[in-house]
Amino acid sequence: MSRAVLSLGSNLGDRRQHLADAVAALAKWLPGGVIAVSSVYRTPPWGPVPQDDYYNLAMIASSPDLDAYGWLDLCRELESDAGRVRDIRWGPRTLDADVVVVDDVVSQDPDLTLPHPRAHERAFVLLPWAEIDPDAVLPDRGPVLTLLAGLDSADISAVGHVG
Ligand code: PH2
Ligand code: MG
Ligand code: MG
Repeated sequence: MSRAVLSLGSNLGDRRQHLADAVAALAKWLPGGVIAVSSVYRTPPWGPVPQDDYYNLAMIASSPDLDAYGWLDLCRELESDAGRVRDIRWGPRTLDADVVVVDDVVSQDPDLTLPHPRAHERAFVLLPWAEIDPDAVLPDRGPVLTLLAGLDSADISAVGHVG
């Protein structure tokens, strides 16, 4: 059995609907495998590209047969189902689905670095994750709540749930 934490984000089109569609697709692909879904959070855009606010959520899912690359494939499938066009790095997108952690796997593979290489510095990843698993620990980095205490999350607000 493998357990993954996924971070979903959208800032193009109907942001909440893109997140809802992705959660629904995962629930269909992994019967009984969606363990927890956080609230939806409105978050200021992180990074060098000026763009609209994101809606972000975190989810915990499990599967009897996926390894880390299987989770990555699922995330890519979700993104292409949302019509994601890969253009500007860190630019606006209908759906970004990132694998944050898979069990306690630590990997430096450039195709799939685990834990996600920037998760520890992103409140829009850690805050939703802490909501659904306050005891979570980011391998090699420490407790999620401790990491969050060092980040600015003042401009992040919960805006309800998907569905
Ligand atoms: N994703 C990005 C770039 N910047 N900012 C927020 N707040 N949330 C995101 O999901 C996000 C971002 C590219 O993956
Ligand atoms: Mg991302
Ligand atoms: Mg991504």
